[in-house]
Order: sequence, then C-alpha cells, then structure tokens
Amino acid sequence: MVVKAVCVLKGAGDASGTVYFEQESDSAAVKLTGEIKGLTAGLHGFHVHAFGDNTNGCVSAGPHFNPHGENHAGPNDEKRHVGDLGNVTAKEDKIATIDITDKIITLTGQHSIIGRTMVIHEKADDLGKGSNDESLKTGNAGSRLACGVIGIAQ
Ligand SMILES: [Cu+2]
Ligand SMILES: [Zn+2]
Repeated sequence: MVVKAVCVLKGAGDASGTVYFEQESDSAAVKLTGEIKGLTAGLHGFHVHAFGDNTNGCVSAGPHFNPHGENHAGPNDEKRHVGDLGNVTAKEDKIATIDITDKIITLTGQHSIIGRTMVIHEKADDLGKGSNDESLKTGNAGSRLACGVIGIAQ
C-alpha cells in the first residue's frame, strides 16, 4: 500500500515551502518532492528532527532524528542519523526544488518520520566532514529558517 505524507514549512523569516513524501511499500525508498522558496542561493541543510513539537518555533523540534545513536553524516553514508537528508540547493530565484529518494527514512513502522519535524537551515550541512564536534551532531548547518510537522496526506 502506498503511504503519503506532507509537510508545510514556515518560519520567522522569508523561507517557506511544501514537501511531499511517498513510499510505495514498507521496504521501498521514500520519494520527496516539492519546493522551498525564500532562500539565499546555495546549499541549505535539510533534516528530519526528532520531535513534532513547534511550541517554541523550530527550536523545539529537538536534534536530528537519530533512533540508532549514530553520528551526523551525509545521506549516502552507511552510518548516519536517520534524519540526515543532506542539502538542498536554492538557485538565484531563491527557490530550492526538492527531488530526493532516500532508503533510510520511512513512513511506516517504529521509526516512521510521520509526526516529526522537517527543518531547512540557514547554511550548508558539512555532512559530518567538518572536523569538529558540532559537525558530528548538526553538520554546522546554522539556524533553523523554517520547519513543519510531517503529517499523513490524503
Ligand atoms: Cu536540521
Ligand atoms: Zn544529523
């Protein structure tokens, strides 16, 4: 059965967007599509954070979703936070088009990302290669520009 989810990202500034998630079966990769606008041109860290809690804005979403206790890394690394989706790239028109296929995140089961928060960051994610402690936690992606809780879509 196909499972679909959606996330509307908002923040204190200009950044906003919508991300759609689709998974063909429990074991299939998740496809992410959509766009985020109002970004400076260049790379922006893009992660699933642990909590679906936006009571204090994007800060209350907590750290990257990491049910297996790994270090922060890039989406193609074998060991990573489940929430590590790397970067999206905004063009000169300030829009980042989302087109990601990921085999680690899932919309079903115990470690489903539904009910957690998608965050777009101020800066590029260094994918754990930044040679400092923060790189292994957050990728030095800076502040949280916009976020939203991932919900069940129709
Ligand atoms: Cu993040
Ligand atoms: Zn991470």
